[in-house]
Amino acid sequence: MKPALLMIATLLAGPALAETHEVAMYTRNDRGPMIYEPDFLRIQPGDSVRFVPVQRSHNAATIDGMIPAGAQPFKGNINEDFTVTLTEPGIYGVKCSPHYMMGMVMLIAVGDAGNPVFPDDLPPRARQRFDQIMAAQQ
Ligand SMILES: [Cu+2]
Repeated sequence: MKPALLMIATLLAGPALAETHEVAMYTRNDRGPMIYEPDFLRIQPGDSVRFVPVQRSHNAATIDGMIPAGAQPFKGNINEDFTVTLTEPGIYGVKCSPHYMMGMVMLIAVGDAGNPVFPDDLPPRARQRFDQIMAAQQ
């Protein structure tokens, strides 16, 4: 086997390399106001998510009660280009701290994630956005 082919075969046989998935944060885009794009990600444990402040005044933070058992909460600063690595399988609910009440939320499903559990005290517009996100996955 030629060395180049051998290298490809070795790569294919090895464990999947961790990926970084980008999420853009918008005040407004063609889908409306206060948008994460995409607003649903399905990733593998060990992958990273990079939140890119394409427009100003946004961040990404975990929602209380919406991370898997054993997972660490995270919170990026406003306007920060912020990357987090997620290792615990399950569903992570993410909010923009200043625009949570306006429904700026998204979901990240890591590995064998199961179904999301929505806390009773979600702001109505956040809950509405989650329902739209889930409906789009059907
Ligand atoms: Cu925001």
